Amino acid sequence: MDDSTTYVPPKIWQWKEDKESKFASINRPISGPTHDKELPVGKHPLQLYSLATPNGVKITVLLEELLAIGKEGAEYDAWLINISDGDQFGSGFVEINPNSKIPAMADHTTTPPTRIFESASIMLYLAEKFEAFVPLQGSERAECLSWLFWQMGSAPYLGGGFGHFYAYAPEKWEYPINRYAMEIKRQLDVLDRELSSRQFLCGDEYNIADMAIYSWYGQLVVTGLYDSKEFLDVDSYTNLVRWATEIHNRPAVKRGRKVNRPSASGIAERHDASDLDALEK
Ligand SMILES: N[C@@H](CCC(=O)N[C@@H](CS)C(=O)NCC(=O)O)C(=O)O
Repeated sequence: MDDSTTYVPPKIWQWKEDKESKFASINRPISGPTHDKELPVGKHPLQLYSLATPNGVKITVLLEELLAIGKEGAEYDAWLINISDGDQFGSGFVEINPNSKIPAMADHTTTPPTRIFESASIMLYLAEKFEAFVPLQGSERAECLSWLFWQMGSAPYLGGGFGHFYAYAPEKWEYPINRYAMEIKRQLDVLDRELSSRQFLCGDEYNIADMAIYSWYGQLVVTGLYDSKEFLDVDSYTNLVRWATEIHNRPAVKRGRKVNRPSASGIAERHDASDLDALEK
């Protein structure tokens, strides 16, 4: 391996703005809004501000699953936050998520509206509010939350680590690709072993832990995030592929994947169930 570098870190790190970078409008070492922009508010109790990345899809999958079991209060408006255009730094968005990342949500059934950010926090809020897709007590709840938080702790290695260096960095450097591929394969093996003895991650019941982990690791093995299916040999994790495929084909999951996806296969915004029905025809 030869990733030799002459870079010597200075005593104090300085920000050198890289206007050439694909992420120039996103990457900044400071938080807070860059511009004034109110968030739109639609007619439903729940207002989602998001994009169909794996973190965004988790929430729309859960909302569609809640609607599919008849929870009418889960009707929602989904507004597009285009992170490549810097929408996450608009003043209204920063008010509901000071961390400037999608997804963020506001529940207008309370006065003032309740803001919720961090995808697992949004999932738990919704699952508890509608008493569905989360065990409400005991060891089943503990298991579900363990896996939900496993996802939150693990996926940054997949997206920010492996995905960044394998697909987005300006060059292919062996050291970080190797380090993160090793970790992701370890994570895939964790899931594969767990799923060898049960249908869903926490047992027989499908819940928010499955939805959260599916959005990252399920989509990785079914559709192949970062064009890395072959490199990571994802087909060898047969229990994981079986579980992921079952979730991938659920009608609500198919609907959820399409929301806040500004392309021919999706809809940029969702304000009514019929927006998705129209796409499915
Ligand atoms: N831990 C956060 C991560 C959210 C996140 O990283 N969102 C990305 C898109 S997947 C984002 O908004 N990036 C925009 C940015 O970094 O400026 C969550 O789970 O909600």
